Amino acid sequence: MCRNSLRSSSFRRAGRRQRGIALITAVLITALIAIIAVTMASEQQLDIRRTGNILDRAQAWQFALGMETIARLALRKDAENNKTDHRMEEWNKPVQFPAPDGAEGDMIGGRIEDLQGRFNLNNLVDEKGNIDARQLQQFKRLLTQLDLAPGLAERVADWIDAGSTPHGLDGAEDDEYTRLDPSYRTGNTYLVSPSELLLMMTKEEFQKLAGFVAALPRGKKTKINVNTAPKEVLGSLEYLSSADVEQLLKQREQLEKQNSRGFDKIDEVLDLPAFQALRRQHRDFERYFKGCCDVASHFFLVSVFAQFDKGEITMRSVVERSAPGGGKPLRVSTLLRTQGDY
Ligand SMILES: [Ca+2]
Ligand SMILES: [Ca+2]
Repeated sequence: MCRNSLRSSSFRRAGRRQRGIALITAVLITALIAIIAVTMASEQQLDIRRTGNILDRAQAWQFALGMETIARLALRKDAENNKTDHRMEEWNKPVQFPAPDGAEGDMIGGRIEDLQGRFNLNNLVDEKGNIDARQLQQFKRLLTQLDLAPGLAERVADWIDAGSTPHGLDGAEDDEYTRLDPSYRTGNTYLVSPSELLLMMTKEEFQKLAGFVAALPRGKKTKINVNTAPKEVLGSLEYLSSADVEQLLKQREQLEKQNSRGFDKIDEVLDLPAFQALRRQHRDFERYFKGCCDVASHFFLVSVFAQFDKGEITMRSVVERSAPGGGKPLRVSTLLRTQGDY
């Protein structure tokens, strides 16, 4: 009797222990399922967020491309209406408007700048790969006006020219760059973007210079548009004193304010008293000036900013507008498209 009672009490204890283990297992499984469910839900939230960001950026990118197309159309329309380019024209006015179907604050903006108002770095070297001495001197004058070392001109010309012998005292070729860490070689060809200058100069020097230079396509010696070029670029031209540049700028401002136009012909500049004096003083001045200056442009920089919710795009496109002629129609095409800083 006593033995039976002991046996049944030990069975009851074993039963309670098993129920306890089953309960703990059930609690653990429930906790595990809860953890998995929470993880899945948070990963799903991240996926939704990530997909949303991708969609917003894709939308902003499409807006930016749309804005670039609008800019190209504006340049086409301008060329159909007139043969000169100046700062009072429609294309020179920045635009900004709310993004279609966007939230408050979503917007698209853009502006067009004349790249022929800048010094074309690729003019430094001729089609045979040799440095153009006159262009090199002009670039040195531009650097001086910007309080930069004129010797930088030789570094840039060496980077572009076909040869591998440093030019002048300040030139630099592979020998200098391959000793750096990390090392690299010179391009020995035309620049695609002015940002390549960062391989030849400091960031501070580049930032001072960037707004005054362009790298326009190879084989196309470009002229400076006197209607859009800033004082520093005009001041880099041979023979011109600061007083000559001032007279040109004064007349340009007067034409813009009073007639809403720029110079219609390069002869209009050459007829200014200061320029008539230069023609008398230097026999080749007229030929030189007409050879490197113009009143129309073919290359433009289109800068676009688009924001759509979390998506933001800053895009810059180099656009070429080729004049109709020789059976070819007027063409406005994008040569280079970059994101971020120019
Ligand atoms: Ca025009
Ligand atoms: Ca070289």
